[in-house]
Amino acid sequence: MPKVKSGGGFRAIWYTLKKSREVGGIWKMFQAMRTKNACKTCALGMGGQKGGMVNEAGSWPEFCKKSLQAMAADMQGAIKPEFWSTYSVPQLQQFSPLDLETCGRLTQPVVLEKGSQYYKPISWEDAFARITSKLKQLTANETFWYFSGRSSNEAGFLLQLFARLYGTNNVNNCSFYCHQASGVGLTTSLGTGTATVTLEDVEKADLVFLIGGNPPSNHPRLMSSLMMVRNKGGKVVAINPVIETGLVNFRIPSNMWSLFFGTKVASTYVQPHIGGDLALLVGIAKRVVELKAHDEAYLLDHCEGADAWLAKIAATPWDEIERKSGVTIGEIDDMARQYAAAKRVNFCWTMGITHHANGVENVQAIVNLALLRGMIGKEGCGVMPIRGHSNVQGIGSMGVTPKLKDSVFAALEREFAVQLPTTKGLDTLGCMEESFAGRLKFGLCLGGNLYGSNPEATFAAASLAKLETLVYLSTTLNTGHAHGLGQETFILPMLARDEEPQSTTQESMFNYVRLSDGGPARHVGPKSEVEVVATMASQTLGDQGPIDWSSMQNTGKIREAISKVVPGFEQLATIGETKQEFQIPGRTFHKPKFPTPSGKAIMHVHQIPELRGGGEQLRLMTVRSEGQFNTVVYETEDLYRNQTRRDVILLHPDDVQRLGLEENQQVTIRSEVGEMKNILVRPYPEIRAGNALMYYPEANVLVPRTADPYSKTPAFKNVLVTIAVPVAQQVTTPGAQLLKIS
Ligand SMILES: Nc1nc2c(c(=O)[nH]1)N[C@H]1C(S)=C(S)[C@@H](COP(=O)(O)OP(=O)(O)OC[C@H]3O[C@@H](n4cnc5c(=O)[nH]c(N)nc54)[C@H](O)[C@@H]3O)O[C@H]1N2
Ligand SMILES: Nc1nc2c(c(=O)[nH]1)N[C@H]1C(S)=C(S)[C@@H](COP(=O)(O)OP(=O)(O)OC[C@H]3O[C@@H](n4cnc5c(=O)[nH]c(N)nc54)[C@H](O)[C@@H]3O)O[C@H]1N2
Ligand SMILES: [Mo]
Repeated sequence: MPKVKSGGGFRAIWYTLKKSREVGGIWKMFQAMRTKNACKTCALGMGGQKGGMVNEAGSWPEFCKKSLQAMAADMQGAIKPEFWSTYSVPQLQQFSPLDLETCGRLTQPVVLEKGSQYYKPISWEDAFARITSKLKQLTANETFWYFSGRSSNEAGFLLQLFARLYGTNNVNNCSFYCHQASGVGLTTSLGTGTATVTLEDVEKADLVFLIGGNPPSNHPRLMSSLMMVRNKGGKVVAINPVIETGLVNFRIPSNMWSLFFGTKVASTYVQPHIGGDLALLVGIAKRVVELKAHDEAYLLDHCEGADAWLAKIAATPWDEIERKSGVTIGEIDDMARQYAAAKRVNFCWTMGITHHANGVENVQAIVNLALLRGMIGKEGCGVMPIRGHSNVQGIGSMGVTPKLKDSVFAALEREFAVQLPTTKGLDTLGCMEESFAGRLKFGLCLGGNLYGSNPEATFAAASLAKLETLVYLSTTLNTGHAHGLGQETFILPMLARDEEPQSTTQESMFNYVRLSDGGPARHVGPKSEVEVVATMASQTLGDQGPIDWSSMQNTGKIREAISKVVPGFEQLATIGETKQEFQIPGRTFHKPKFPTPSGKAIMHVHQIPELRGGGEQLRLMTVRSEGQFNTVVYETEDLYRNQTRRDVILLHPDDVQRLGLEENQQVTIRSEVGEMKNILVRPYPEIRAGNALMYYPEANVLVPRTADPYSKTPAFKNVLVTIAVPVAQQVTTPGAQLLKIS
């Protein structure tokens, strides 16, 4: 297969036509994509009242494969009633993530009863009665409540309020496996947990650092903004152990010149080792100071802790920086000089930074580097975590975290005249561990795939199996419904965002709040998230208490409550009528005045971790392919990495040779917690030697539960693995220095 040399382009357009045909034609797809609903995939922010495929800067048409895939998935036919008596759970466990996703839309509530091998359709009334009677038997801290980032602000707010008034703070979301390290890193440094910039700021930059992310695959619409930076003579420095095709060259379908000739994205590409970023960031800072290009006045006036940090980086020897990052002083000098010469700099990052045992420190180190030259609190400058799910940030703003912000806590108690629980509450991994220990009895998941997103898949299944009752609110089937089973498991079918009977709101990663109109339901059967949550709350807690839960089926009423309780969301009260979308005040910084006690940014000092692995032990990253959205696989092909299947390990050709392996050889991959058999070796010159790449979620059997102590985010990108050849094969590779499989 010839190697694809650029991202995007005609293939993306061809794909659009293909997907449209599957769902009944281009016009039908176009109409679906143009409704006034926030885009369903990443958090870059698209759609809403400006109409589908319009970005925050008003640019149209902006589209990507992912949004089409998500739309096509929601436009699928329904799972037939006989499906449930045809396939047993052991059979469903043989289904791939792709098979499960393409079974169709969930339209009936189903239950898998204790001891049964088959899910069984039940009525909504029955499902509500059984779930709520269970809740009435339990004590609140025996339950947990997990939220994905696709749900609306209204559903998120309502469900967390229900859980707290029921009596628990075991409320958390997928962010703990995603950008939590960004939230914690930014809050501890700047007093605010989100991007300090708007989309326009990014487009005004003359230098963008893009660290540990693959936006051509995962945030394709950011590529137009990066193209804009490049077209104006700006630079993009990519820092990534893998040279990602689309970061080198991308054909932006909505731009004729770019479509035909391609846009060079990264002007500099640096490949550290996995986990080498902190050393690298310290190195760039050290060199900037050596070049006397730092902003002393800014550090003095607007930062705390600058002296200690400057002393620490000055005292860090260059050989330590080179060894721990895997990057030479020459390359570091080049980046430092580009930084020193730039006037408006943006720092962007994703999972290559957060999915580490020192994820929070990585983020703080990015902030330190930005502060060093006064690049936060000015137009065209700032720091930007490129968020995942379309409303993951909104779910966080709505209080879907174990600990509510003090102001929200106080406002909730005051507004509803209630007393909220003050227990600590469990984060996502904490819930899994407590469940494994037998201390939790009930779990409810608002969307997502808690099983599939977890590290140590075998542990995750064993942990969920201890729950007496597990309830999933889902749109389609995923691996969680087959492997992540409680003693009794319910699946309740949900309406997608553009099928809701009432309007809902979402928040983008640029802190912009959008209004989604909803639309006609595609199937009879699914209910809206707010209807289901309000009904459950009403049946569990009754309508006579401080909250009339039944009336909370009205999203306007929920928004009224949010506007009184969540600072910055005051305008939400009237958005349903005014249709006026808005930027949340106080989050974008065009002045260096920060919401910390002193008003100054706080610089943190770090110990640089040793590079892990070496010799036979490779550092493994578990990442997304072009053809998936998280645990949902839409197609097995990973276009830009030139792979047609997912059961592969990508290794640098030097490692393939050094370990005595051959292309397409079947091997076993082992980590401290699990192994995967029959994995094919794929030589991949674009990955830095010593490091390896496999696809999530399949590779989660290998990922240990090692997590960052501050954000509790697992180190999904830094798993030590060894490669073993089955004994029968070893004769054919006599020179191999490999482990034997017993
Ligand atoms: N198509 C598509 N889009 C998506 C998603 C999806 O699954 N599919 N998921 C959404 C979600 S929830 C999220 S969080 C985002 C995820 O977006 P990304 O973070 O871009 O996704 P990953 O595939 O996890 O890729 C991480 C990138 O980090 C690099 N990397 C790995 N380890 C390191 C390291 O130690 N240092 C550095 N510097 N780089 C490293 C990898 O080579 C890879 O390019 O995308 C969102 N958008
Ligand atoms: N090894 C490894 N593990 C990882 C990662 C990694 O890079 N490597 N990435 C981590 C990251 S960044 C994240 S965010 C998590 C993802 O964790 P999750 O958010 O929990 O998982 P998703 O796969 O996005 O969830 C997909 C499911 O959501 C449901 N769904 C879709 N739309 C809707 C809707 O509108 N309403 C409702 N109620 N349900 C809906 C569908 O049933 C679908 O199957 O995984 C994490 N796990
Ligand atoms: Mo994510």
